[in-house]
Amino acid sequence: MDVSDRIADIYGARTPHTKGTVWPARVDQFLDPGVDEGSVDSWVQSACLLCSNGCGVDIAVKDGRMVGVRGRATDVVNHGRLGPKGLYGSTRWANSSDRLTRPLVREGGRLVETDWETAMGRIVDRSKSLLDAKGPLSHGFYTSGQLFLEEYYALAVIGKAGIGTPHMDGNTRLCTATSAAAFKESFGADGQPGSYTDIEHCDAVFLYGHNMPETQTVLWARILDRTRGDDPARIVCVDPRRTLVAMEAERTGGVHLAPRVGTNLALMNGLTHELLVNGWVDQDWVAAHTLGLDDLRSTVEPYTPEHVADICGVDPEDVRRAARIFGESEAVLSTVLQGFYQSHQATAASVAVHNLHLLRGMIGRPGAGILQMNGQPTAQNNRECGADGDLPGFRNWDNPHHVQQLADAWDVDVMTIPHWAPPTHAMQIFSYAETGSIELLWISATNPAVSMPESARIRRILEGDQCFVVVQDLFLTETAELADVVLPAAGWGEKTGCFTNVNRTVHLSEKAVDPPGEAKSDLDIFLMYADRMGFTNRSGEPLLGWRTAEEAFDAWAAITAGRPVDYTGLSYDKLRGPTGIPWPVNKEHPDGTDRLYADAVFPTDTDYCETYGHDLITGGTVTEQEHRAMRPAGRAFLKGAPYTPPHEEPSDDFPLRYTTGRTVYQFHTRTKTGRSADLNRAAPDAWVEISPTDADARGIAEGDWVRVKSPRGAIEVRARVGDVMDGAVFAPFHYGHWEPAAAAGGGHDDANHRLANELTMTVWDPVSKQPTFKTAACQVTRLRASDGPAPAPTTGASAPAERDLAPRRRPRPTQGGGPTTSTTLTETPTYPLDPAQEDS
Ligand SMILES: Nc1nc2c(c(=O)[nH]1)N[C@H]1C(S)=C(S)[C@@H](COP(=O)(O)OP(=O)(O)OC[C@H]3O[C@@H](n4cnc5c(=O)[nH]c(N)nc54)[C@H](O)[C@@H]3O)O[C@H]1N2
Ligand SMILES: Nc1nc2c(c(=O)[nH]1)N[C@H]1C(S)=C(S)[C@@H](COP(=O)(O)OP(=O)(O)OC[C@H]3O[C@@H](n4cnc5c(=O)[nH]c(N)nc54)[C@H](O)[C@@H]3O)O[C@H]1N2
Ligand code: SF4
Ligand SMILES: [Mo]
Repeated sequence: MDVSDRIADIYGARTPHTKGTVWPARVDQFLDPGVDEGSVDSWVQSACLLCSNGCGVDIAVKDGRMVGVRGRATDVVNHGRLGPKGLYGSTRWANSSDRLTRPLVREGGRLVETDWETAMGRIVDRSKSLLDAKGPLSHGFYTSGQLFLEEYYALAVIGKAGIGTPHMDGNTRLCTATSAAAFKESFGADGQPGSYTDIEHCDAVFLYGHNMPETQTVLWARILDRTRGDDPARIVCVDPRRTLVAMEAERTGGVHLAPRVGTNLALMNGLTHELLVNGWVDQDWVAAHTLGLDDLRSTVEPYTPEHVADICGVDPEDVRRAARIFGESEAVLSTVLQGFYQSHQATAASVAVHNLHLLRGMIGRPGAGILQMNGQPTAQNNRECGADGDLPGFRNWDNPHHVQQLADAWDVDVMTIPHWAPPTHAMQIFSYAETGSIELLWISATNPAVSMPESARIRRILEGDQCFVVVQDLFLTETAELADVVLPAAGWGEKTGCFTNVNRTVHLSEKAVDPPGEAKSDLDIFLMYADRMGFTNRSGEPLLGWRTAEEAFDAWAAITAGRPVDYTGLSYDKLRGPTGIPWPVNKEHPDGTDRLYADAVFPTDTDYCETYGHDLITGGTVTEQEHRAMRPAGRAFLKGAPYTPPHEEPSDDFPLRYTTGRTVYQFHTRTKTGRSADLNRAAPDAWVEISPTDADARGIAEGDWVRVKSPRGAIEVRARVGDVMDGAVFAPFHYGHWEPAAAAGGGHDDANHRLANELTMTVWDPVSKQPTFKTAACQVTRLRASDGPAPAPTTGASAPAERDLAPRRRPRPTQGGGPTTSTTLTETPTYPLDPAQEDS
């Protein structure tokens, strides 16, 4: 058993192994100081809710409180491992003294405590009078990627069949809308083709705009165990920063491509060009299983490596080397995340990753995987259930038969279900709330005052009188402070429900402890609203007939029959087994499905698909007739688009490119990680990363206070002189005005001087409608010296550049996590769907 500080040692010790063998199991555990294993009362089955990886976990309970976590060795996702957020961040927020324990309502401008009767009464009164006076379009719902499946499904039924509004979306729009959109464009429906077991079988991993070492640490540990073992996989990194991915690319003989922020599509077109020119194409497979090769060929024709080098600022030889690795490997695993989804031409660039795989017939077999990643733990369920505006079960809003199936299942008039136009995306919902056409906006489990672009505008919308705002959260967040009604929610471990990770693996998370005070589960809150509103079906029965999470789950599973996202073979009982289970789970696949499209049949049939598709440049929709005329019949689409420059290019006034993202130790707006002393200490305050050349040109040294300004706003933070490419500036977006001291009774700092989204733009991708958090123009000026280095971690991509620093500016190595234990198992448990296990 090892004991280690998992703040300093993010991944724990290596367990290297050979290609094609099972990833060894190791059980990671953390218990609160003073709690020893013998005194734990019970361990309760769950999965980690702090990123899309969905690691299987047991929650330690003592005296009615959550006091720690232990990885589940038998779970296919993590084989027992947990990362720093999972270990130190899973439970500590729950016991924080500033939890919301009673509803709040606004009285005379102030939020005051009240009872549920009063708070829900206000919402229902407002809702009913708006429905009478203005109809369903007066209502908007903005939800999350962090609720449970059952909760999204309840909300979707309320929105679509109870009220009948198309104005429902999740923060998943900011997060993985492009993942879903890219799947739909290429394969006809959402659904992750790949499997984590592809890591054990691939020859190379391409990571596109994905800082996996900081954002899915356990998945990165799994990759490191391949790159450090026999017959290692090579790494190719596409990121303007020298992340740990970039370093591993250098170490494994792969390539680090650092494109100028916002130029991904040009690079992808270059890689596609090289595959075609060098004949790295599986002609027979492409002819049998795809459509669109000729158009793609002519689209990418101009993108020679030299042309790409001009646009992206990369070495043309590096483009050739990366393409060769893709072209000559037997099996490549690709992962894509926010450096693509939140950057310019998001959907087109993400679809281009599919094109590379399709050209080589690299899909549906071990090692040849695509992971269009998710970020949030339950983003997948939001997309499946339709709380993002889509129709539940990956149904096509533009296909009357699909809408009718739902009307039949819910026993409602088909005309109640909005399907006359595409669902309203989050950015548009906020515009409607801005102009007052949405007059009731209900926000659950998200903190848009910090996380949406152009935050000064978002604050104005939330605090204005034109819209009545309901916020449902664990804490009085920056958003909740601006609400008219605040509802206290129960969180993870305090309620039961399911969620599905990025590779379709469904976990059950059981209730471990009671929520504090009068806090209720989000499911109970939504059901309470539905009851009070008196939503009924055509037979006069309650529209949402279920009372428990399990009943909601069974109702959900029933409506997935015959759809790609088939849950019909799943039940709570089945999910109480040793491991999470990847959908589809049905009679043909009772143990779940490790990877999709093994038969190269894609859900593109006109009557079956989730969308007829879009023009990747304009977002214009393909009609049913046009789609039918192409006779896709199970073939995948190769779709290309030319590169166009980002919306806001550097200028004399704003000469640098501004991009934003994450650090390993904080999760989003820090409502959970900021309340874990171990994690918060490692990244306590905001900073901005700038390259040594750009810093020197402005007289900026490590730790100096700087002002970063864009046409929309400015922040004042300390500078980390780091390994970001010249011309680019990187800011973490975690820091709103909430301070952890507030948890101990301290006040909020009302200034927004460190909020990265003060600078970002209100623009979005034409197809996925995902806002562009990763490109804007900015200027950086030095304000004054500070008394020390920037408050940025020294681990990962935020590490300082190697240069001589005065002692007072030298960052101290990031460390100091409470002791965790790790036990490597000598006998590896059985993972039913792992192909390596079948071979051995
Ligand atoms: N520790 C931690 N882990 C998390 C989260 C968290 O908040 N903290 N959040 C979770 C969620 S919801 C999400 S969505 C994921 C996000 O996970 P990631 O996408 O891995 O994280 P980001 O830091 O947003 O962005 C990834 C990288 O994109 C690069 N990038 C910026 N602009 C461009 C560009 O134009 N082109 C390219 N190629 N790259 C660019 C950045 O340098 C950055 O390293 O993380 C999940 N995991
Ligand atoms: N500039 C910039 N902005 C970004 C990004 C970026 O890279 N750059 N990334 C974007 C991405 S990918 C994402 S995912 C978003 C994340 O942005 P947000 O969704 O705003 O971030 P969180 O802090 O996770 O907010 C979740 C909220 O839900 C609450 N909560 C947690 N569990 C529960 C529950 O069970 N019930 C209820 N009712 N509440 C709960 C938490 O307390 C918290 O307030 O930020 C986006 N914004
Ligand atoms: S990788 Fe993600 S799911 Fe796994 S422990 Fe870390 S935060 Fe939790
Ligand atoms: Mo996200």
